[in-house]
Amino acid sequence: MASNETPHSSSAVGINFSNPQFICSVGANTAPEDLYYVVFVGRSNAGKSSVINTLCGGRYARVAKAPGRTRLINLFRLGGNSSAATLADLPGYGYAAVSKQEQRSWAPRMLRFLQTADIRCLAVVVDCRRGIGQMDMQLLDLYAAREAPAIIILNKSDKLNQSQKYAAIAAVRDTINVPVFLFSALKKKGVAEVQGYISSCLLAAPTEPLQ
Ligand SMILES: Nc1nc2c(ncn2[C@@H]2O[C@H](COP(=O)(O)OP(=O)(O)OP(=O)(O)O)[C@@H](O)[C@H]2O)c(=O)[nH]1
Ligand SMILES: [Mg+2]
Repeated sequence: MASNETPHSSSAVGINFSNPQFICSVGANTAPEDLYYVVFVGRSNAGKSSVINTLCGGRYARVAKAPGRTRLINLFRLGGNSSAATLADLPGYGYAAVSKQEQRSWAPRMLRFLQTADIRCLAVVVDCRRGIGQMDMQLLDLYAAREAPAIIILNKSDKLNQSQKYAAIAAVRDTINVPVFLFSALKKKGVAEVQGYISSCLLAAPTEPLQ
């Protein structure tokens, strides 16, 4: 279920999401320049890596029960060697058990990536039971300056009944004007809709990077 202005229907999927190629893990470096990105951000344990795996139909990004699994930015190239379209799986924020030093280093490392990467879509993955958080909002605010597309993926929708799903979408719409998709990485719900939207972003003309 998608909310506002989905530019293409799911039948218009133009990017091949299957069999992405793992390129590299990025630590403190800037984003590789010759690629462009769909960047998956969100609270630790929201399901970013699982969403990527479900979109791609396999086990590519590492998933764990314990939060804080993804520590580096992992890059997955879509559509074969000649393509520059890349999914970036970022470490989650808000996980208290990682060391203080690591928590402190998160923001500058991630911000450097977000500010240097040619991002065609920022996908904020949210656990639909928790709703959108302060850090999600801060990232969306920061990113809004780029005037490039952002989406909110309300993941783990398998945990909600129908009325709770509507309430979760309504809560996001009351907070921010960004397309929102109900998704379940576990039950493979919302896959075609998110693929369709991301495809349209990847196929659109690039926007100006942040200065
Ligand atoms: N019920 C349910 N569980 C899910 C879903 N997506 C992910 N999970 C579970 O949530 C936990 C965290 O998933 P990850 O994909 O590792 O989450 P992440 O956001 O990448 O976590 P970090 O890398 O630690 O930031 C795992 O136990 C997943 O199996 C979903 O759609 N439904
Ligand atoms: Mg992860």
